[in-house]
Amino acid sequence: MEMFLGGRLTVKTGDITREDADAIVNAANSSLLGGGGVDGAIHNAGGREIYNECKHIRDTEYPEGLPAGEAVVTTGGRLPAKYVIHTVGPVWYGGNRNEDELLANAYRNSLKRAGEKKCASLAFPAISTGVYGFPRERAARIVAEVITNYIDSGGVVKKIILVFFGNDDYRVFLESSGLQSP
Ligand code: AR6
Repeated sequence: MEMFLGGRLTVKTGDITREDADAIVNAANSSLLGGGGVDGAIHNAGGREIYNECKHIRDTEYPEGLPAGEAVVTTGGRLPAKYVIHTVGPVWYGGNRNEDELLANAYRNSLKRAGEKKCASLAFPAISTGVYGFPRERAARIVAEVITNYIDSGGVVKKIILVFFGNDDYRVFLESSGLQSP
C-alpha cells in the first residue's frame, strides 16, 4: 500500500467488494444490468437490491443505456460500502475515439456523485483496463491527473482509494502514474 497527495490518495491491492469506504465505484457497462469482472463481483457480493435499483434507473432515466463517462448511484446492498457508484468506462479502440476524455469523465463524474452523497471516502477499481482493453500505463497517467486536480480544487471526498486486483496492475500504476511519494 502507498499513499500520495498528502495522504488523501491510497493505492493498494485487494478485492473492492470488501472495501469499507462510504462508496465504491463499479466499472459497469451501459446496460447497468451486470456483467463479468468487477461488475459481476459487486453484484454477487452486494445482492439483488443493487440490481433492482440499476434496473429502475435504466427504465426511468436511461432507457438507451448509461453513456460512457457518466455515473449513477445505488445502494451498496449487503456490501460494507453504503453506496455503489456505477460508471461506464470507454472501450479502447486505439485512442482516437475520445477514450482518454471518456475515462477522465468516468472518474470525475464518480467523484461528483460521491460528493453529492456526502461521501468522505471513495474506492475505485481500474476502470476500462480489463475487458475494455484500455492500456494500463495510459490509464494510470489520466487517473493520477484527475485525482490530483480534484484534490487541488477542494473536492469534498477526503479519501480516495485505488484498488488494484493484482500485484502486476498495482506495480504498473505506481510506475506509470507520475505520482511522487511524499
Ligand atoms: N476488485 C477489484 N478489482 C477487480 C475485481 C475486484 N473484485 N474484479 C476484477 N477487477 P473489468 P472494464 C479488476 O473487466 O475493463 C464487465 O463485464 C480487473 O482485474 O471488470 O471496465 C462490465 O459489465 C481489472 O483490472 O472492467 C463491462 O461489460 C479492472 O477490475 C466490462 O466488464 C477492470 O476490469 C467493463 O470492462
